[in-house]
Amino acid sequence: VDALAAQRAWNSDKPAEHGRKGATEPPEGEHFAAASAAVGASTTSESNDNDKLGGAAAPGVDTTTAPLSRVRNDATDQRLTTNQGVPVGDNQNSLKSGLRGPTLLKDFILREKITHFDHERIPERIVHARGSGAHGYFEAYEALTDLTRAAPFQQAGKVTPVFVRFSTVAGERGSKDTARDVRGFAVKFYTDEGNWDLVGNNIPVFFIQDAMKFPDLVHAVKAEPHHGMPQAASAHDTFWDFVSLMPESTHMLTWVMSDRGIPRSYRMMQGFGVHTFRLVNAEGQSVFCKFHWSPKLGTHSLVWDEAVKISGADPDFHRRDLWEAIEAGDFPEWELGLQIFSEEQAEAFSFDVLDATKIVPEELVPVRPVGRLVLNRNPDNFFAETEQVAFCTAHVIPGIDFSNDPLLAGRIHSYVDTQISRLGGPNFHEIPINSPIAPVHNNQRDGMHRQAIHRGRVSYEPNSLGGGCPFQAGGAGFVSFAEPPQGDEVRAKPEKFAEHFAQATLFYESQSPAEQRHIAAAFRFELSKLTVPAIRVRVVSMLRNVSEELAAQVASGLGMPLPEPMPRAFKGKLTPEVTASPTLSLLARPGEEGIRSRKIAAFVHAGSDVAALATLQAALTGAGASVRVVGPHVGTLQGEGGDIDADASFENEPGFLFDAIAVIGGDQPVEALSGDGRVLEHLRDAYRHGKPLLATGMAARVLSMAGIDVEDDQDPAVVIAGDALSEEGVRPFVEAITAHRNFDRETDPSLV
Ligand code: HDE
Repeated sequence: VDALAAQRAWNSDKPAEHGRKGATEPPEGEHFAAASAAVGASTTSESNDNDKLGGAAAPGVDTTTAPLSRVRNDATDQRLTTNQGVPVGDNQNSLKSGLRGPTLLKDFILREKITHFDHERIPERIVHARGSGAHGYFEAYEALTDLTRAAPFQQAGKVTPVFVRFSTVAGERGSKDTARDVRGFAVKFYTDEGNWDLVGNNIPVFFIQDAMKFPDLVHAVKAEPHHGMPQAASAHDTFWDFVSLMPESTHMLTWVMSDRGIPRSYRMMQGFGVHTFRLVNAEGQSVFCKFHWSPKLGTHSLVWDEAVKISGADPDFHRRDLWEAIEAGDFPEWELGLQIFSEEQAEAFSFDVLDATKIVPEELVPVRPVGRLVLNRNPDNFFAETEQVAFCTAHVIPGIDFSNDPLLAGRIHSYVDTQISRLGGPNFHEIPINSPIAPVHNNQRDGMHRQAIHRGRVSYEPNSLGGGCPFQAGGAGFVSFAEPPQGDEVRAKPEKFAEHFAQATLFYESQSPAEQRHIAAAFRFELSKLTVPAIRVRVVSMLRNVSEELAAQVASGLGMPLPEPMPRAFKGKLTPEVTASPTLSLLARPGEEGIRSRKIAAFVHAGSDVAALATLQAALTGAGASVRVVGPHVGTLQGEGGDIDADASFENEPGFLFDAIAVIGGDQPVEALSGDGRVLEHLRDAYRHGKPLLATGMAARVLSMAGIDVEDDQDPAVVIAGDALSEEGVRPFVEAITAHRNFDRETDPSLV
């Protein structure tokens, strides 16, 4: 209770910020009951936990009306003031000497306003500048006390508030969301033992093995320094020059060129901690651990032509998708899985677990589900929360520790360091979104933008004047795992780091045929953008060590002969334990939620059948999808059987922004639709992108006019419904949307 009181004094309404519902009672709900029973038998740290339980939203609990935090600012019914609280009478005119005279230097109101404005921007993140975040909670399925003393895993049902930020890597802060790129997946757990940041990506491996190469990698992939192009794209000479000289990047390249590089939604991608971490239990025993996030909505991606078009029509595609889903109450959810293995097991693997360019295949070490992450609240303010949130791999808590991965070592330094210039000083931990729920007491003092007012005369330890406080926590504090020394100081790498291709082969060969085609096409596209042919040759020579088939396809797509394979750095023999890993295909995770939260367009025109539209809307929204009625213009159209209210138009919401399109015909010929070039173009796009299509009544003709074979019985995702659309008639459409795309209709180049 003391700790709780201290925490309140420090930041009295942090729990409120995490959605606490006013009262001290936790909300109803099965897992809360279990957890609060545990809290009954409690220590001080668990009383913090109790506090957080109130802060985490149970399903159905509204967190948005939580009491306002001290730092939240609401101007409702308030008068305008300066930053000093001085009421401002006139916000239109500067102070002048005479109506037509000069503005006066003593106009402190004007000067304060302009000065503040002049300093509104802060430096963007050097990487991952473009991103979107949300609040939520993590709930443990079971106690993992045998493995770790980490606070979030101490009881079944324990709830820990989180803030999550997703991002692209290469583009600037205002760049498009649908670039081909890695996606960041950073989770800040506000635990009762301090903040733990799991700063991961949507791809489980990385380009390089040693932090020493990170600035080179980033300089190579970002816009080229002489002309500042291209924005948010890896398809340029410097990137491919660098990676083709760094064969350790091969495995990661196959992932980035796969459909994982263009996710359909942040809500539909996996996340990975990438490095091998350690879990440490209360006895100081440690196991190695890899972290996996798996989306409940399944893993789904865009196709390249679609991603390119979306980036023009809606550069905020992923940001909007996340925001709208949470606003609509469609809270995205991921399951956290752990791969646990011992040091002895790791030593026997054919790859080195300290090498971030390698995965531990799930067939070798299964993924154990241990909890779920739910995002249920949008930030109040993008800058204050999403922009100022500072993730740091160095932020670990008792029970979580590092491995000796040399890439991770550089990160432990980099993230804290970068915040000092990005957020303007060493006190960034006091910015509300970054400040822990756990109380903070130490003898660090002063610095730019200090918020805390430390009381008393003691800011050193040991002391007697402060009663020895704050005192060392001893074994109850963070204890680094006692790793035995490894040998001489050397600038070198372990032997197995030199094997660069086996897992790239595993990845490529574990993909479905459509995914393999997309990988080849992505290499072809990226390399076709290069101006220096020698770089293409180097990349294709690298690919010959991955797959002869892939190398041949890329070479033929670039109109070049197959070069000799790149000489291999590793000359020894390593026998991979796993030669096929179906879980590496996106198709392995179709999701459990059917068409929930998918976006479907109903194309209408004057004469469209009102009853068919209503049936379609009822069936799709009943299954949790959202339907936009898209017409030649927004507003009222005269349909068959009544008025139709179009809420989007062919020009403001082009068809490629949707997961599927239904064309609502009538019993009259549908010239208005088939004569509209935009409609035909959107239908062709949807068909080409593998998306489900449905046509009612005479609308089948519109599909035919777009060049789509409506007689093709082999394509379950082209649904031709009769005149009177029934709920039964919508079912095959729903099934096709559940399956996401029909890539069997794909040809390269596209015939439609
Ligand atoms: Fe990062 N990375 N990184 N990174 N990273 C940053 O930190 C860095 C790496 C990742 O939403 C920066 O606060 C180094 C791997 C994410 O705010 C910076 C190395 C993985 C985010 C930095 C890596 C990541 C960052 C820039 C190699 C996946 C965005 C701004 C040694 C496991 C977090 C910032 C957010 C951001 C350094 C490699 C993920 C410069 C030195 C591997 C998700 O500190």
